[in-house]
Amino acid sequence: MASNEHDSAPSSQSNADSAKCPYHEGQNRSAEGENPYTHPNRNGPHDTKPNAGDGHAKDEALETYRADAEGHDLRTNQGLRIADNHNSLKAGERGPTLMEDFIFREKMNHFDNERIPERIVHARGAAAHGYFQAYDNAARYSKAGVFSDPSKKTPVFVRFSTVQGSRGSNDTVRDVRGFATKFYTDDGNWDLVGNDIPVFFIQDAMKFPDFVHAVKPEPHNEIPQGQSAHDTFWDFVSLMPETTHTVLWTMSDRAFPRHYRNMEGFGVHTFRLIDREGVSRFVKFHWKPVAGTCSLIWDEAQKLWGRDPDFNRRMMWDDIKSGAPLEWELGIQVVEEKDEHSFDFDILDPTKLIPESLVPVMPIGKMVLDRNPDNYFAETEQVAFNPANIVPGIDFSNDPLLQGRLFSYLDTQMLRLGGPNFHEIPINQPVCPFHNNQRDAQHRQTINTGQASYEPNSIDGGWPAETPPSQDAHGGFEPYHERIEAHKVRARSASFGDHYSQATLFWNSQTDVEKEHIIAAYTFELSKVERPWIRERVITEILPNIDLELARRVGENHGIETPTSKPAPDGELGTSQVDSDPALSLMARLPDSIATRKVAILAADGVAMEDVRSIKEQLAAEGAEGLLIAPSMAPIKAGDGTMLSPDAMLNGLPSVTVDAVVVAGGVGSVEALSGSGLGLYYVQEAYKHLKPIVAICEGKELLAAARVPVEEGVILVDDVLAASLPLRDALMAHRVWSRDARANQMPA
Ligand code: HDE
Repeated sequence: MASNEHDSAPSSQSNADSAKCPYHEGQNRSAEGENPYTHPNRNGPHDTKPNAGDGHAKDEALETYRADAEGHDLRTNQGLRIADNHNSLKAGERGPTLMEDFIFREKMNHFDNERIPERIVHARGAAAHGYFQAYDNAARYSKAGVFSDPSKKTPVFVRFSTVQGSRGSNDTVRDVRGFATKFYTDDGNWDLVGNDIPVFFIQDAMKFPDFVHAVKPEPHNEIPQGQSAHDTFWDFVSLMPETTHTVLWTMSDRAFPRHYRNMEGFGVHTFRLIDREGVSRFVKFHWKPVAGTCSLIWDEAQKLWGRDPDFNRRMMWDDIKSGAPLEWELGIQVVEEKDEHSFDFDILDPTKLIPESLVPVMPIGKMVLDRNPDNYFAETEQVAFNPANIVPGIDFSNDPLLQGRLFSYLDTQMLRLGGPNFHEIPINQPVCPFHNNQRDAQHRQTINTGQASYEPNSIDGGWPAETPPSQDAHGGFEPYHERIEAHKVRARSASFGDHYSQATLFWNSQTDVEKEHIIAAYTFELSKVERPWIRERVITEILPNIDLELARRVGENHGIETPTSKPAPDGELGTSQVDSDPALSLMARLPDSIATRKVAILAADGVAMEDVRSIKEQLAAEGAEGLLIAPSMAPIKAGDGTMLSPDAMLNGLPSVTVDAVVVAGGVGSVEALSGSGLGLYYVQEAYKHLKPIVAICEGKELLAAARVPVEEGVILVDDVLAASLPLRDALMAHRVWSRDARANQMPA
């Protein structure tokens, strides 16, 4: 580890020489003038190298802390070489262990304390490094350095998470996903701590502990894990109508994205952007996935809990490792201050989105995630995001949920990361230098030199000194000068009273298939609710306010009669300037390429070699992957005698882990697969989950044996080359939606 060099007090000498008070010198310094923070060519957290703008600044800073054990002796934490790492020190070979054994005690003591509290929400996560690059239109709206130069790459670290489950829960649960981005800008860290759903359950931070207590596993038995399908969740949300809009999103397929790369991200709250002239505009942040949006099917997502609980994090890891980065465009919806009140809803209400058909999303930059962390704990677990981390050019709005968050994150991280010095943990350090008079406390790493740890001072030259605000990003932070004149009240604005109009908007914007999935989701979730009055309250008092037909269908499945008109008062029903908005459907941005898609090629001894080779080639040409799946891991002997090594076994990489299935030809191969329960189940399950299925020549006999109907998306070809286009088209549509209504007839 390189030592941290620190600036010495720059003007102590000149102090002695002149009668000028260095405190006042510091005060008079202009933002553009000599800055004691910037000292080129120094390493360490406080004096970093100048950021070359190639996106590597954070990687280089982390290098200081990387430890590679290759070629090194095993030593204690005190540097002592260890001669025997297998046996504790005993009084005789069969005698008791001696207290004296400091090597044993050090090792065990460290192990005993290896865990830290998991995050109270968003405990399960996976992260990646990358960079953000602004487009040339971004600087117009914000003076933030991250937007100033289109040639510059700002390093980022992004953590995706589920909310409800503990750290060891499953990836594909029905839940909101966290989408937290730390931009390591030259002017400090900017954290955009968002979700994959653009709205939130509650309007005021005061209700957050209640909401989280309700959704988390129930307190008496800690059941269920990673799910909202239980009494306390539905009890709370049915008593709090403001939750309806976000609950509806979580009942849609958005709640289990196929891949993080297929997920949208949202800043949720309305923020402010401040331009060089000091003009403030309201803004909503969006992450639009370059790979388009798509999700799993609920039955598939559930099966993945057991088949591959790490499904999302594994895909991200593997893709990045194989050189297929994850990409998003950052988009903004801009609302001029004068237009703040021109919507049917309050833009400070976090249960509302701004429909894209009213305010289009303007792309202002691109983010690429292309490097996996070196160490899960050091980076992904110890990273601390905080919506309060902003930089000049970005500011908060008065959204009462955001305002509450500004307190919560630092507060919880104090416990989770063990004290106020967690900003010194390498992953949390900014890439720019930082000096202040905060001192001491648990695990302090920095060795602050100088005598004055206060400001103003005349002992250490007045340093570190304040920086006046400036027109560019490098000035000191000043909050937007919003004029506020108000009574102190504990109240909710009447403009937050509409609880249903946007839920109705979301419902109206879904395709028929998506609506069916939402009906199935409410039906399923409520079936897990034990108390009948809670089920009844959801079905008769909440759902009809979204849509009478939605309520009727869910009611029918629960044997509960529903009202024929909306029961909520007009104020709660609200009004919407638009009836539907295509951007709210997952289908609006389906992937436009098949890159990184995974296709199983089912084969056994006797498989037609040409089929396997050709399909693999066809897929590889488009950046997709064909995986040879066989009954066992033993090499397969193809029809032409070639020996092929399987990529996986039928139950090792089951159909839920792939996007499509190809049954290769070859009499012996197809006979073997047809005689195997796993072979039959593979294609049945793929059919049930609406996946494209291709059968080449004899391959169609496996489909017949499995009773897979021949219909759209079940592609039969006699020549492997004829499979290419239809398979590609079907993969582009993600799933064979026309099969949705019949899929449940398949007993898989
Ligand atoms: Fe969070 N949230 N949250 N949240 N949140 C946390 O901070 C909180 C909210 C979000 O990958 C915690 O360090 C309050 C909205 C993400 O490390 C905690 C309120 C949005 C992550 C906390 C909200 C989020 C968190 C838990 C309502 C989307 C994971 C551990 C007032 C815009 C970040 C931690 C990561 C984490 C508080 C609501 C996103 C307890 C009080 C809305 C992505 O501080």
